[in-house]
Amino acid sequence: MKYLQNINSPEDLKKLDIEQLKVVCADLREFIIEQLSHNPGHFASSLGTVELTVALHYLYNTPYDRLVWDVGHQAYSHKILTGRRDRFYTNRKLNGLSGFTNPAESEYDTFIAGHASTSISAALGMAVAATLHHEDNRHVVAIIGDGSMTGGLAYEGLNNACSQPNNLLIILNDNNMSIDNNVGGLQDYLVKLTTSSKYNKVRNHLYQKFKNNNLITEQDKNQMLRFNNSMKSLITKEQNLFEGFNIRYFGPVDGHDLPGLIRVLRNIKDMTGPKLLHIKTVKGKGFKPAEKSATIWHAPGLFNKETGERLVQIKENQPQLYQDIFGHTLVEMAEKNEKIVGVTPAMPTGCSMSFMMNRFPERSFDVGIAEAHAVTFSAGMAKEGLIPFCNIYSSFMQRAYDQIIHDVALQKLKVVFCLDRAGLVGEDGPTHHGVFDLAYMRLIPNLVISAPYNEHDLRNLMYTAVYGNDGPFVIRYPRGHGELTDWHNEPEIIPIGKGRQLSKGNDIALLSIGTIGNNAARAIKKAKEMGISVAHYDMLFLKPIDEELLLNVAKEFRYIITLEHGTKIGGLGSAVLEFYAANGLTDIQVHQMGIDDRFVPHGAVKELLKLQQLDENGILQHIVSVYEKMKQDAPHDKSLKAFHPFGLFHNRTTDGATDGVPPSDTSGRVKINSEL
Ligand SMILES: Cc1ncc(C[n+]2csc(CCOP(=O)(O)OP(=O)(O)O)c2C)c(N)n1
Repeated sequence: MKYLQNINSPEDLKKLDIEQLKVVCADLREFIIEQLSHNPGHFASSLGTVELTVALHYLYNTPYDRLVWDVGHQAYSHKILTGRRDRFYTNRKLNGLSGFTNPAESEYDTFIAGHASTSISAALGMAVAATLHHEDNRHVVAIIGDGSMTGGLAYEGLNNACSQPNNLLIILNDNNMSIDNNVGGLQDYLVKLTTSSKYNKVRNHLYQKFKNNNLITEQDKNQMLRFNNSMKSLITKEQNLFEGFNIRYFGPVDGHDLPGLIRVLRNIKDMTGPKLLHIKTVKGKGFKPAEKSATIWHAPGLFNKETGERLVQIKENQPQLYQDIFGHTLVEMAEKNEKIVGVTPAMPTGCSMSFMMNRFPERSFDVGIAEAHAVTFSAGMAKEGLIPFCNIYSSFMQRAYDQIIHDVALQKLKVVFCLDRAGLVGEDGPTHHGVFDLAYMRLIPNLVISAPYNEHDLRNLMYTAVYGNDGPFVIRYPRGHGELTDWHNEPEIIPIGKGRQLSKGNDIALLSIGTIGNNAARAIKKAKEMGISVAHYDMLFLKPIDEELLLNVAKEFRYIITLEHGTKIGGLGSAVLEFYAANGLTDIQVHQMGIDDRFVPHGAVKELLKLQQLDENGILQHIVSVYEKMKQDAPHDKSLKAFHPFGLFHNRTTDGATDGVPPSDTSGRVKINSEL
């Protein structure tokens, strides 16, 4: 690295000349490749925006001028150039830098990002605010990829951009890729826009002529850019889409030609009114394997920076990923039922809908980053008798809330919503944690809401959604690997709204939903060794909730723990409390375990589960504290059958759950094995 170690803010960048800036670009690439090879993150997108980032910070007066990055996964150079180089090794780690832009982290990060297609609206708001505040010198720039440009919100922003006075600049970073191949009419349009050979021939010819005759001056360049657009419309016989929104269009220009990029940006910088600059870039630029396979290198994990080999750790007998169980099962079911179709909003690889796409390309649909559309599109197909499996990451489903209510639930349409990445997702952090779905889905009438305990359940639930139900059906499951090595059961219809008892116990009842119940099962085993007897129930369904099970539990237990991998507010715990309150069962203590009422930061899933006390040890601690509470309450409560008159620990023979493990601590407090 030649210059990068001396660049601590964009001010340092401004001292360099163009040739030196080119070296900074090379430095940035070297730094990003080196860092990400041992601390994984979003890779290819940031390599594609190196020149753009240097050009923007070189020309604009950041942070006074506002740069709004869409998604924020392509903003690593921005972070590195704005005083975060030395902390970049903490990227995406617990207490470290965020993998996206976040104003809480730096004044250069103007807006929170993580979900796609927000930049135009947010930047427009800032540009309009600048006008109203008479901050006439302030420039506002939105940087959005062609993938993010497929999201409906982007068009709402575009449509609004010319409605009020502002000088917004939108930079469309077109690398012809989303995570997977970009899709849809816009993608075709952008390709045509760039490759119309007739137009390019005429443009080059005219440009050379003007240049040879010294007819182009600096002042003329603005006019040339505008002239280009008119000429393009004329030759391609298509009106420019963005000009159709009354936004001035410039481009396409090579986004890796730093001097050219700086020149164009400088030319259009002070033009008034909303404008869009279309740049062409290569995802993964500067690292050959990533240039070749941008999907794999979107977020490749660890890799060898010399050979380009990805260091994928495969453990022996490791269960499959839940997303793959979904993918395989969907194909299996689609083989036997031609009504089944698959829908994904831009995440075919991420959710393994790609399996269905390979097998039944005509019955599977990647609709772009368009969650709301994905839901209503599925509803339309369901209305005509197809059975759509609409797979959307839990946190992205938040985008489609009204569509679930208005278009699906109200009409009781048979759409199967598979919510991948439900629960804490790890390093992507608060924008991506799928912790709200149980709560936001539960209040919608007509929905069946379920969460598998393991892979067999996932398959059974998918099967039941098709053959055992006639309306919308939600199945949520987490990121990562399952529990079983033999996942391939023969799927069967399971009774809707029925839970089951996983293990017996006397002291406390623990009701869990979803795969987090496996942590509970392990904690319950440990508790048993300590002499605490916990009965474990897996609810499987949040809605309809198993009322019979809840009544039976209430007959046997006064101390109940609810456990869910989602917000405490509104989910299973709330449902149980509401049910008992509604039935006058108010002497029951319900202790809720789940996500607290706050945004959980980023970090490894393991660390975050620990932070939220949802790992095995945290659950055990909770069991112990409820048990101690029970013990304190006991002297006043004659009805508490679980207590032996001579002490805490006693032989229980009714269910074989415990066999009298005496406490080693004479204080009466139960000790937790710290090795857990
Ligand atoms: C609402 C929403 N849906 C899905 C995603 C997942 N996602 C993250 S980046 C990305 C692709 C973005 O493509 P593009 O904007 O072209 O940027 P590139 O990675 O190609 O640079 C997707 C689908 C998201 N972040 N937000």
